Amino acid sequence: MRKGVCVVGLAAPAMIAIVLLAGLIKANAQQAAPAAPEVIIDNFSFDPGMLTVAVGTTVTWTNRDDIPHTVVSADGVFKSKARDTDEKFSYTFAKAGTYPYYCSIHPKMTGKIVVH
Ligand SMILES: [Cu+2]
Repeated sequence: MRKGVCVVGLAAPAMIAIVLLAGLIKANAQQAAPAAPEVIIDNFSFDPGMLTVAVGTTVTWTNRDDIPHTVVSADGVFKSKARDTDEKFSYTFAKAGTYPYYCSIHPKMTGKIVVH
């Protein structure tokens, strides 16, 4: 009786560890599969101006300009702080839709992410 309890007591943490490990491996595989899409901010513009990605994709904006910019969703979905040269901002799009955005410092700078 006591031995049985002991085996169960060891088996449960082992099972949990295996499940967690499998989950980690799976998560890594999913992240590695699609190339991480990037929008480059340079010369007062977002490049590409329009980017189409699948649901669940993380988009990263990188400021290559020599002045700060922001990445702000027109619908309030995401909002970066001022990004200095070579600073990044990332957002994961969990829902399909069209996400227009702009730079709040230079509102004429606009871009769009289409998620489907
Ligand atoms: Cu700007």
